[in-house]
Amino acid sequence: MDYRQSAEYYARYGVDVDAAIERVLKIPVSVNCWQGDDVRGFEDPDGELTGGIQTTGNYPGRARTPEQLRADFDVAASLIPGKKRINLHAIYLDADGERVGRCDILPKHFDSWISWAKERGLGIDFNPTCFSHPMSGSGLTLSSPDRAVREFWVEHCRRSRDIAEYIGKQLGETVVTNYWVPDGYKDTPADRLGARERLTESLDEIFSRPVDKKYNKDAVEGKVFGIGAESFTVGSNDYYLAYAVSRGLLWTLDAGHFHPTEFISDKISTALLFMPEILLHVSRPVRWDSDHVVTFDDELRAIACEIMRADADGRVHIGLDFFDASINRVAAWVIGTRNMQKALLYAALEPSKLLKEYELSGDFTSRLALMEEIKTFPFSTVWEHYCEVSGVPKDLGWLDTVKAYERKVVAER
Ligand code: RNT
Ligand code: ZN
Repeated sequence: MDYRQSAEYYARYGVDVDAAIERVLKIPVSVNCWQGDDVRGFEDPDGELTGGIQTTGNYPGRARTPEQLRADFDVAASLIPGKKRINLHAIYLDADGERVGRCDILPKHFDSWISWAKERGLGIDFNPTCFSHPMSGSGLTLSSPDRAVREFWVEHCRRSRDIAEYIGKQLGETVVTNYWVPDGYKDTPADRLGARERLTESLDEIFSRPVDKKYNKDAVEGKVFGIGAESFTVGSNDYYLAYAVSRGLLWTLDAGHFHPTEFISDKISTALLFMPEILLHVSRPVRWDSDHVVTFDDELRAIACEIMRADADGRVHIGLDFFDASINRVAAWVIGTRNMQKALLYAALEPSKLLKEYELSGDFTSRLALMEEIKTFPFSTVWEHYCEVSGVPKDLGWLDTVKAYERKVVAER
């Protein structure tokens, strides 16, 4: 079946394929820079990753400088269809080899990223980095009982927020800044309330400074547990849901941050009813919050369908959050991001009007029957066309480019 025939096939179910493609082409996917170097950053590329998150694997050739990371990203981006953004962490500063502390970072340390992004028409998102640092060694940052530790991280987050606003102004578009702190206890806490009170106080201090929401929007991310913080997470999911709603912030839903039988696809509609915008960290937890490369699985499609069914393309910021050090890192970027794009297209092609009609009339038989049929609709031809109009390879041919780049550049590092 060619593209036209596929379009006719979908049209029988009330789906306008050309319109679906136009729609998806406008949805940005924020690609996490940290897949490119195992979350190390450039403060100290040999430093340890802490905070209860982990990259496993030792695939050779990870990027160790901003130039290398950008070159790698350029290759990946040339193989991924659709609109892309880059999601930076504060540790990805470009300080010309100079050592700059977390509380000394300045907007100028991100100027090279800004001009690079401008040239490519990429948006930027941002994150303070509250881990992999001696001051987070106790496992506590913004909720630490030690005032000096709290103040240190408040200052780092404030600076990060200023940098994000500066980036937004330079690019002339909004940056979404995500706050995640690793704070928790290995063992049963004696004072949960106190820790959460301290976190609240610190966050309120960070967000007390007025910021132009045209250029920066703040999002807060909770989780269940991290390695070394198995018994208690200060910023749990319900904590941040309440905090985001009460402070008018975005809530970040990371696919790996809930109990294994919970899915963020089910939570998007709830969040959309009580807050104007949310941020997603699309990830793939395997047995734990393992941050595997995103695959085209049921949950990924369900996440995309929930966004599209709710017509929430403009309210849900899509960020990716995975880091796999056991495979070619450029390929990991391409696989994960192509899958996100693929899921969005798949969702835009869902005959959702018909499905909703069946549901409302109580015809659950037809709803199930159609949902199952959709799985074998001629999706692949539409996907190929989507890649073609985006000017990227429509098939596995992209892997040749990655392999050639590996031989020529990555393997030589
Ligand atoms: C950690 C959070 C957080 C990080 C990144 C690096 O569990 O998911 O979003 O993965 O900020
Ligand atoms: Zn995350």
